[in-house]
Amino acid sequence: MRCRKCGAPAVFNMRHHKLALCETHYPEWFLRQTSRAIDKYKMFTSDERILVAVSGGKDSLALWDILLRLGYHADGLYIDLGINGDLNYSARSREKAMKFAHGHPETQLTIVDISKRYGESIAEVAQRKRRGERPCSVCGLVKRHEMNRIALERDYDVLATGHNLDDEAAVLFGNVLHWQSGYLVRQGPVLPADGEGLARKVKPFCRFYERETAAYTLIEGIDYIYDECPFAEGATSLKHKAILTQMDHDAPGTKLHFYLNFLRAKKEGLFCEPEEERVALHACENCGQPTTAPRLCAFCRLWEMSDAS
Ligand code: Q46
Ligand code: ZN
Ligand code: ZN
Repeated sequence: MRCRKCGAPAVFNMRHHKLALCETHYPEWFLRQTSRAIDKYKMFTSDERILVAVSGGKDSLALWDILLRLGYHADGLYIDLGINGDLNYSARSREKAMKFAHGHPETQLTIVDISKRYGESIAEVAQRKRRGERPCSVCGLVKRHEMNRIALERDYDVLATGHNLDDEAAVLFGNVLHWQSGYLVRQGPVLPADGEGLARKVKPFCRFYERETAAYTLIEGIDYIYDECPFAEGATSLKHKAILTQMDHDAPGTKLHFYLNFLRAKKEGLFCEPEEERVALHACENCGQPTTAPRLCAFCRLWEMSDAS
């Protein structure tokens, strides 16, 4: 197979785009597509400060790399969840994030260590509060709170995450299966700041297949952690991903059209939140972040009964 641009041997073939590219033209295409997505969905401008949530995995490190290449002011945030065990997952993924930051002296990496700051790791707090349950809901809550906290404390305009098309299509699939209209309203490439104390959230990779970000990191030699978090095993979202991947294999582009047609439907007025149904938010008494709960936000309630301050 030959590169569509220059005729050199292709290193990557995208059946859904009917496009094969060589190792020079693939990264160029990837960079251009990211830039287009940023502009198309009006994610941020060149004078805004971006905080990239980095997990040490391929998507978030590729995103950080691309934003720097595109000339944006992008710094990283690594949240150490204290998930270690046999894989030593947090320690190893933290190393990958630090290694990337060392190779890019023009950027900064902020590290938040959850155990040190709040006195318990994600697994410990999940065990105390939601015994027997997977720690992922607690983990998601902690990550959202901490990302928002750092973005606001350090004056970042926007928070960028490395979610790719496989992630977004799987979330959409789950939301549609259960007709979770509230989640469908909020799903999209940009989640506006919508009020005091919340940072705008963007997903510049939402139109890239996971294998496309993997190919970019491979070609560019970005070192990342291959292993998934040990708690991901058996997650429903992974099962949804596998179903969609099978469908895409049989009919290339299925995932992309599923997601893009959802975005089009939203633009045409489906899944929009009526103004009068917006729930009023107020500041949490402890941390100040917006919440619908009467006194403390869900994050602060997590630590209420522990020794953490
Ligand atoms: S890190 Fe956290 Fe994920 Fe691990 S505990 Fe679950 S949510 S699986 S993205
Ligand atoms: Zn080429
Ligand atoms: Zn709070």
